[in-house]
Amino acid sequence: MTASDHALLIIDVQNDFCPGGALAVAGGDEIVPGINALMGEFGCVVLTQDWHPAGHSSFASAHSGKAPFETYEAPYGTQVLWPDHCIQGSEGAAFHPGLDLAPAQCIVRKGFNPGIDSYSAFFENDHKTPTGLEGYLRRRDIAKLTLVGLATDFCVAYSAIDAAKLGFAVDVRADLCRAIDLDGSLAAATAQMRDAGVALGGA
Ligand code: VGL
Ligand code: ZN
Repeated sequence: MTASDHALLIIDVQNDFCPGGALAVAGGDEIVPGINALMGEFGCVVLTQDWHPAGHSSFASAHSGKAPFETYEAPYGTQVLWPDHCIQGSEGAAFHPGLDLAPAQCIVRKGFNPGIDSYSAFFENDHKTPTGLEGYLRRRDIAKLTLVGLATDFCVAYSAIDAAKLGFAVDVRADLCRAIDLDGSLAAATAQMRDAGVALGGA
């Protein structure tokens, strides 16, 4: 079952994206036991961690007159504005306490540049600045990726689409993801993942 060229990429299973958190995703905590059970099937396990400095440009609180879930025109394109979340070193930025961290071989932090958000595990939202994950996976001879985590329609979808564009074979286990679903964002992200050649399984 374990293939050495197949990695499990676990996106942002952090307190702030779980019920009670600053940017809670409905049912975000429900996926933790299933993700823990899956880790043993992969020779490579990678976690991502949303990791913003206080006052990050993706926070509505950093833009006068803006409320969470409105947008602003960033230099790199339209950016959704979020409640303050996943602030570096905070309890909200910590992984869900039930997530098994021991099998994780690499933890990629993203969103630490004050002026750019980073949904994808591979590139910041300018679609240019790399996180370094591509190099890590290539040096480990990884060809296939299975994605799980939060949120389906933002960080999971952006990561899956970038991975497919980079030439990895990608599948998303939809049963081990949960969505924010802002103004139809889940349907749009699902269509974009399909168009990019991402396999959607586990539904
Ligand atoms: C995410 C919004 C802002 C995510 C992160 O993990 O999907 N969404 N930051
Ligand atoms: Zn964020």
